[in-house]
Amino acid sequence: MSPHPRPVTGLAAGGRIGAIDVTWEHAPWEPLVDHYAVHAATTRDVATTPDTLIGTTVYGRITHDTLGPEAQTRYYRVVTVDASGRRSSPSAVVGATSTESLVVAGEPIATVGEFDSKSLELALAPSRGQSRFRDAFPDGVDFTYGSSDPAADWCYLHPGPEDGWGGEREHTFRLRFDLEEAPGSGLGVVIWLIDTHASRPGTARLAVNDAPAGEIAFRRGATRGSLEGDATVPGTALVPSFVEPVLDAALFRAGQNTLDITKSDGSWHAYDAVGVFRPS
Ligand SMILES: [Ca+2]
Repeated sequence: MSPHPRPVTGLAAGGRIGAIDVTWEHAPWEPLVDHYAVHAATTRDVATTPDTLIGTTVYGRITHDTLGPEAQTRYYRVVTVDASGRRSSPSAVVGATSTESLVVAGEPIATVGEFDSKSLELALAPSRGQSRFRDAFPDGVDFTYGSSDPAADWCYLHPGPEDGWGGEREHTFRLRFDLEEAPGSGLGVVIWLIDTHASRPGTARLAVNDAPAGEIAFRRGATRGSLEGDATVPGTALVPSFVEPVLDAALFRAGQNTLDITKSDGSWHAYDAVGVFRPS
Protein backbone atom coordinates (compact mmCIF):
# COMPACT_ATOMS: atom_id res chain seq x y z
CA MET A 1 0.00 0.00 0.00
CA SER A 2 1.50 3.28 -1.07
CA PRO A 3 1.61 6.15 1.42
CA HIS A 4 -1.34 8.54 1.53
CA PRO A 5 -0.75 11.61 -0.71
CA ARG A 6 0.73 14.54 1.16
CA PRO A 7 -0.19 18.22 0.88
CA VAL A 8 2.13 20.40 -1.17
CA THR A 9 4.52 22.83 0.48
CA GLY A 10 6.10 26.12 -0.50
CA LEU A 11 2.78 27.60 -1.66
CA ALA A 12 3.20 31.16 -2.99
CA ALA A 13 0.97 33.60 -4.85
CA GLY A 14 1.57 36.86 -6.69
CA GLY A 15 -0.84 39.30 -8.32
CA ARG A 16 -0.59 41.11 -11.65
CA ILE A 17 -3.14 42.85 -13.86
CA GLY A 18 -6.23 40.66 -14.15
CA ALA A 19 -4.61 37.57 -12.68
CA ILE A 20 -2.95 35.84 -9.72
CA ASP A 21 -0.17 33.28 -10.24
CA VAL A 22 -0.03 30.45 -7.67
CA THR A 23 3.02 28.18 -7.35
CA TRP A 24 4.07 25.32 -5.06
CA GLU A 25 6.79 22.71 -4.73
CA HIS A 26 6.50 19.44 -6.56
CA ALA A 27 6.64 16.19 -4.63
CA PRO A 28 9.12 14.11 -6.64
CA TRP A 29 9.33 11.52 -3.86
CA GLU A 30 5.70 10.67 -4.51
CA PRO A 31 5.50 9.18 -8.03
CA LEU A 32 1.83 8.34 -7.86
CA VAL A 33 0.52 11.94 -7.89
CA ASP A 34 -2.20 12.17 -10.54
CA HIS A 35 -2.88 15.90 -10.27
CA TYR A 36 -3.13 18.91 -7.99
CA ALA A 37 -6.57 20.44 -7.37
CA VAL A 38 -6.53 24.19 -6.69
CA HIS A 39 -9.31 25.81 -4.68
CA ALA A 40 -9.96 29.55 -4.23
CA ALA A 41 -12.10 31.77 -2.01
CA THR A 42 -12.43 35.44 -1.09
CA THR A 43 -11.58 34.69 2.57
CA ARG A 44 -8.80 32.68 4.21
CA ASP A 45 -11.32 29.96 5.03
CA VAL A 46 -10.94 28.09 1.72
CA ALA A 47 -13.24 25.07 1.57
CA THR A 48 -11.89 22.32 -0.69
CA THR A 49 -15.24 21.55 -2.29
CA PRO A 50 -16.18 21.28 -5.99
CA ASP A 51 -17.65 24.80 -6.08
CA THR A 52 -14.32 26.38 -5.05
CA LEU A 53 -12.23 24.39 -7.57
CA ILE A 54 -10.58 26.75 -10.10
CA GLY A 55 -8.52 24.14 -11.91
CA THR A 56 -6.38 21.02 -11.85
CA THR A 57 -2.85 20.59 -13.11
CA VAL A 58 0.05 18.16 -13.14
CA TYR A 59 2.50 21.03 -12.79
CA GLY A 60 3.54 23.11 -9.79
CA ARG A 61 1.71 26.25 -10.87
CA ILE A 62 -1.62 27.62 -11.97
CA THR A 63 -2.87 31.06 -12.96
CA HIS A 64 -6.25 32.40 -11.84
CA ASP A 65 -6.80 34.61 -14.86
CA THR A 66 -10.46 35.64 -15.02
CA LEU A 67 -10.42 38.10 -12.11
CA GLY A 68 -11.39 41.10 -14.24
CA PRO A 69 -10.08 44.67 -14.17
CA GLU A 70 -10.76 45.44 -10.47
CA ALA A 71 -8.11 44.63 -7.85
CA GLN A 72 -9.28 41.31 -6.37
CA THR A 73 -7.98 39.42 -3.34
CA ARG A 74 -8.18 35.64 -3.38
CA TYR A 75 -6.92 32.88 -1.08
CA TYR A 76 -5.83 29.45 -2.29
CA ARG A 77 -5.30 25.89 -1.07
CA VAL A 78 -4.05 22.91 -3.04
CA VAL A 79 -5.08 19.26 -2.62
CA THR A 80 -2.82 16.48 -3.92
CA VAL A 81 -4.73 13.67 -5.65
CA ASP A 82 -3.01 10.33 -6.29
CA ALA A 83 -3.49 7.84 -9.11
CA SER A 84 -6.14 5.93 -7.19
CA GLY A 85 -8.13 9.10 -6.45
CA ARG A 86 -7.10 9.52 -2.84
CA ARG A 87 -6.89 13.14 -1.70
CA SER A 88 -4.35 14.67 0.64
CA SER A 89 -5.32 16.99 3.43
CA PRO A 90 -5.42 20.61 2.17
CA SER A 91 -2.20 22.59 1.92
CA ALA A 92 -1.58 25.75 3.88
CA VAL A 93 -3.46 28.86 2.72
CA VAL A 94 -1.85 31.58 0.58
CA GLY A 95 -3.38 34.84 -0.59
CA ALA A 96 -2.64 37.59 -3.11
CA THR A 97 -4.27 40.62 -4.71
CA SER A 98 -4.42 41.30 -8.44
CA THR A 99 -3.31 44.67 -9.78
CA GLU A 100 -6.00 47.18 -10.67
CA SER A 101 -6.25 47.68 -14.44
CA LEU A 102 -6.29 51.03 -16.21
CA VAL A 103 -9.80 49.99 -17.21
CA VAL A 104 -10.94 50.98 -13.71
CA ALA A 105 -8.01 53.16 -12.57
CA GLY A 106 -8.15 55.36 -15.66
CA GLU A 107 -10.62 57.39 -17.67
CA PRO A 108 -11.79 55.74 -20.91
CA ILE A 109 -11.06 57.58 -24.16
CA ALA A 110 -11.92 54.81 -26.63
CA THR A 111 -12.79 51.14 -26.16
CA VAL A 112 -13.55 48.14 -28.38
CA GLY A 113 -15.54 45.37 -26.71
CA GLU A 114 -16.01 44.57 -23.04
CA PHE A 115 -13.20 43.60 -20.61
CA ASP A 116 -15.04 40.42 -19.57
CA SER A 117 -12.71 37.47 -20.38
CA LYS A 118 -14.76 36.74 -23.52
CA SER A 119 -14.24 37.38 -27.22
CA LEU A 120 -17.90 36.76 -28.01
CA GLU A 121 -18.91 40.38 -28.72
CA LEU A 122 -16.27 40.77 -31.47
CA ALA A 123 -16.49 40.05 -35.21
CA LEU A 124 -16.32 36.41 -36.39
CA ALA A 125 -16.15 35.14 -32.77
CA PRO A 126 -15.76 32.61 -31.45
CA SER A 127 -14.48 30.29 -34.19
CA ARG A 128 -14.66 31.76 -37.72
CA GLY A 129 -11.42 33.74 -37.65
CA GLN A 130 -9.23 31.28 -39.50
CA SER A 131 -11.83 30.49 -42.18
CA ARG A 132 -13.22 34.00 -42.75
CA PHE A 133 -10.58 36.59 -41.84
CA ARG A 134 -9.11 37.19 -45.28
CA ASP A 135 -12.54 37.53 -46.91
CA ALA A 136 -13.97 39.77 -44.19
CA PHE A 137 -10.85 41.85 -43.45
CA PRO A 138 -8.64 41.80 -46.58
CA ASP A 139 -7.00 45.07 -45.52
CA GLY A 140 -6.90 44.31 -41.80
CA VAL A 141 -9.07 46.11 -39.26
CA ASP A 142 -9.88 49.84 -39.47
CA PHE A 143 -12.15 50.73 -36.55
CA THR A 144 -13.45 54.19 -35.67
CA TYR A 145 -14.51 54.62 -32.06
CA GLY A 146 -18.01 56.01 -31.88
CA SER A 147 -19.22 54.76 -35.25
CA SER A 148 -17.77 51.28 -35.89
CA ASP A 149 -19.41 48.19 -34.42
CA PRO A 150 -17.25 45.71 -32.48
CA ALA A 151 -19.48 42.82 -33.63
CA ALA A 152 -18.86 43.64 -37.29
CA ASP A 153 -15.67 45.69 -37.51
CA TRP A 154 -13.10 44.32 -35.02
CA CYS A 155 -12.09 40.69 -35.63
CA TYR A 156 -11.53 38.72 -32.42
CA LEU A 157 -8.58 36.92 -34.03
CA HIS A 158 -5.43 38.76 -35.19
CA PRO A 159 -3.25 36.62 -37.48
CA GLY A 160 0.53 36.64 -37.33
CA PRO A 161 3.11 36.19 -40.07
CA GLU A 162 3.30 32.46 -39.32
CA ASP A 163 -0.37 31.82 -40.02
CA GLY A 164 -1.13 30.32 -43.43
CA TRP A 165 -4.79 31.28 -43.11
CA GLY A 166 -3.70 34.90 -42.78
CA GLY A 167 -1.49 34.73 -45.89
CA GLU A 168 1.74 34.47 -43.86
CA ARG A 169 2.17 38.23 -43.61
CA GLU A 170 1.75 41.07 -41.16
CA HIS A 171 -1.74 42.46 -40.49
CA THR A 172 -2.56 45.76 -38.82
CA PHE A 173 -5.57 46.48 -36.59
CA ARG A 174 -6.21 50.25 -36.48
CA LEU A 175 -8.26 52.06 -33.84
CA ARG A 176 -9.25 55.67 -34.66
CA PHE A 177 -10.34 57.94 -31.85
CA ASP A 178 -10.70 61.66 -31.14
CA LEU A 179 -9.02 63.79 -28.48
CA GLU A 180 -10.33 67.25 -27.68
CA GLU A 181 -6.79 68.42 -26.94
CA ALA A 182 -3.27 67.00 -26.92
CA PRO A 183 -2.78 65.11 -23.63
CA GLY A 184 -0.53 66.59 -20.95
CA SER A 185 0.73 63.16 -19.88
CA GLY A 186 0.98 59.66 -21.36
CA LEU A 187 -2.04 57.57 -22.36
CA GLY A 188 -2.48 53.89 -21.57
CA VAL A 189 -3.16 51.29 -24.25
CA VAL A 190 -5.05 48.34 -22.79
CA ILE A 191 -4.91 45.09 -24.76
CA TRP A 192 -6.71 42.18 -23.13
CA LEU A 193 -6.51 38.78 -24.80
CA ILE A 194 -8.53 35.64 -24.12
CA ASP A 195 -5.74 33.48 -25.48
CA THR A 196 -2.55 33.29 -27.54
CA HIS A 197 -0.71 30.53 -29.37
CA ALA A 198 0.93 28.08 -26.96
CA SER A 199 4.38 28.05 -28.53
CA ARG A 200 4.40 31.05 -30.92
CA PRO A 201 2.60 33.91 -29.13
CA GLY A 202 4.84 36.36 -30.97
CA THR A 203 5.13 40.12 -30.82
CA ALA A 204 3.23 43.20 -32.00
CA ARG A 205 4.43 46.67 -32.93
CA LEU A 206 2.45 49.65 -31.74
CA ALA A 207 2.25 52.92 -33.67
CA VAL A 208 0.40 56.13 -32.86
CA ASN A 209 -0.35 58.48 -35.75
CA ASP A 210 2.10 56.36 -37.80
CA ALA A 211 4.99 56.95 -35.36
CA PRO A 212 6.60 53.90 -33.68
CA ALA A 213 5.32 53.49 -30.11
CA GLY A 214 6.96 50.30 -28.89
CA GLU A 215 6.70 46.55 -29.17
CA ILE A 216 4.77 44.01 -27.12
CA ALA A 217 5.92 40.43 -26.48
CA PHE A 218 2.89 38.28 -25.71
CA ARG A 219 2.71 35.51 -23.12
CA ARG A 220 2.20 31.93 -24.15
CA GLY A 221 -1.42 30.78 -24.20
CA ALA A 222 -3.20 27.54 -24.97
CA THR A 223 -3.98 27.76 -28.73
CA ARG A 224 -7.71 27.28 -28.05
CA GLY A 225 -8.77 30.91 -28.42
CA SER A 226 -9.06 30.63 -32.20
CA LEU A 227 -11.98 28.25 -31.68
CA GLU A 228 -13.67 29.14 -28.39
CA GLY A 229 -14.37 32.48 -26.81
CA ASP A 230 -15.36 32.29 -23.13
CA ALA A 231 -12.53 32.05 -20.59
CA THR A 232 -15.00 32.07 -17.68
CA VAL A 233 -16.31 28.56 -18.45
CA PRO A 234 -15.19 26.20 -15.65
CA GLY A 235 -12.33 23.99 -16.82
CA THR A 236 -11.61 26.13 -19.89
CA ALA A 237 -8.23 25.66 -21.56
CA LEU A 238 -8.04 29.34 -22.55
CA VAL A 239 -5.13 31.33 -21.08
CA PRO A 240 -5.96 35.05 -21.03
CA SER A 241 -3.23 37.69 -20.88
CA PHE A 242 -3.13 41.42 -20.29
CA VAL A 243 -0.89 44.18 -21.64
CA GLU A 244 -1.20 47.82 -20.57
CA PRO A 245 1.70 50.02 -21.75
CA VAL A 246 1.53 53.77 -21.16
CA LEU A 247 2.60 55.64 -24.29
CA ASP A 248 4.38 59.00 -24.47
CA ALA A 249 2.03 62.02 -24.54
CA ALA A 250 3.98 63.52 -27.44
CA LEU A 251 2.66 60.79 -29.74
CA PHE A 252 -0.91 62.09 -29.47
CA ARG A 253 -2.57 65.24 -30.83
CA ALA A 254 -5.82 67.14 -30.77
CA GLY A 255 -8.38 65.79 -33.24
CA GLN A 256 -8.38 62.30 -34.73
CA ASN A 257 -5.62 59.89 -33.64
CA THR A 258 -4.77 56.38 -34.83
CA LEU A 259 -3.45 53.47 -32.79
CA ASP A 260 -2.05 50.62 -34.90
CA ILE A 261 -1.42 47.11 -33.60
CA THR A 262 0.67 45.18 -36.13
CA LYS A 263 1.44 41.52 -35.46
CA SER A 264 5.12 41.40 -36.37
CA ASP A 265 6.17 37.90 -35.32
CA GLY A 266 4.66 34.55 -34.44
CA SER A 267 1.13 33.24 -34.73
CA TRP A 268 -2.26 34.78 -33.85
CA HIS A 269 -3.63 36.31 -30.67
CA ALA A 270 -7.34 36.47 -29.72
CA TYR A 271 -8.86 39.63 -28.24
CA ASP A 272 -11.05 40.13 -25.22
CA ALA A 273 -11.15 43.95 -25.56
CA VAL A 274 -8.92 46.92 -26.45
CA GLY A 275 -8.93 50.48 -25.21
CA VAL A 276 -7.14 53.79 -24.75
CA PHE A 277 -7.31 55.20 -21.21
CA ARG A 278 -6.08 58.30 -19.45
CA PRO A 279 -4.28 57.16 -16.27
CA SER A 280 -5.56 58.95 -13.19
CA1 LIG B 1 -14.66 40.82 -24.28
